[in-house]
Amino acid sequence: METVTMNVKGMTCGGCVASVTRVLKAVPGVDAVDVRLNPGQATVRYDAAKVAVPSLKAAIEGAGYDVTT
Ligand SMILES: [Cu+2]
Repeated sequence: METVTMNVKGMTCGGCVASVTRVLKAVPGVDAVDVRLNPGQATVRYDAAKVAVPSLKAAIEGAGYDVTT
């Protein structure tokens, strides 16, 4: 398993945290997700054989947030 922490911009409340958590957990190969509001960060543990960071970023962006690593 690999772990990455991404900076997520645009989350303003617990609902945003729940949304980002949900879309990340829906990505095949994602094992564990920890999303924090302050600072806006998402830490994801994932199987590098099944998924890569660009797909994780795309999932967050698809939910309407900006991501930098
Ligand atoms: Cu919100």
